[in-house]
Amino acid sequence: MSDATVNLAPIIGVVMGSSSDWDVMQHAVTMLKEFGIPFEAQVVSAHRMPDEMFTYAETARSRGIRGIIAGAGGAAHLPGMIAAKTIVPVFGVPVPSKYLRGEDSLLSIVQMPKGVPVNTFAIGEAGAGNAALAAIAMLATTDEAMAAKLEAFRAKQTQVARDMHLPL
Ligand code: RP5
Repeated sequence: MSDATVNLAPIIGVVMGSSSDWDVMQHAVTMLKEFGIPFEAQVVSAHRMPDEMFTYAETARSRGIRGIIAGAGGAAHLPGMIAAKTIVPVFGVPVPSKYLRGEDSLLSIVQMPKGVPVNTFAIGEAGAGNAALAAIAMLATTDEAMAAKLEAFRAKQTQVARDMHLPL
């Protein structure tokens, strides 16, 4: 966590099914740090720690968590099961898997039944970064300073694209 936010109560939770998901999920954390969002990050495995997963989801809202970024691979039930136990918005990140390259993760996360939504992102690094940006955009709807930071981020990104040159 950045120095400015290290002592603040977390408002975004980042959870993942295994420490092996970190290579991907760190891109969500990096984005939250860039925007100065107080966050918490931990392993919460749906299949190996189901009781802790339920407790995490059940207590998230009362602890002040306003969005949960959940990444998992393979039979990626973590985002959906967390969404089943809390009304805090869940942002699901499909982590690439060994044999099916994350297509299994994507389908496991995106195919939720009507009534229990998981905002689902691209497989891998882009999905992790965008999940954080979506959570930031949600916070920006009620936080003008955050909205200004997000506008600046977009403007910088646009300028980088405008400055691109092809090796013709
Ligand atoms: C999932 O199984 C995790 O989210 C991870 O993507 C995958 C493999 O976990 P490990 O065997 O590497 O711990 O639950």
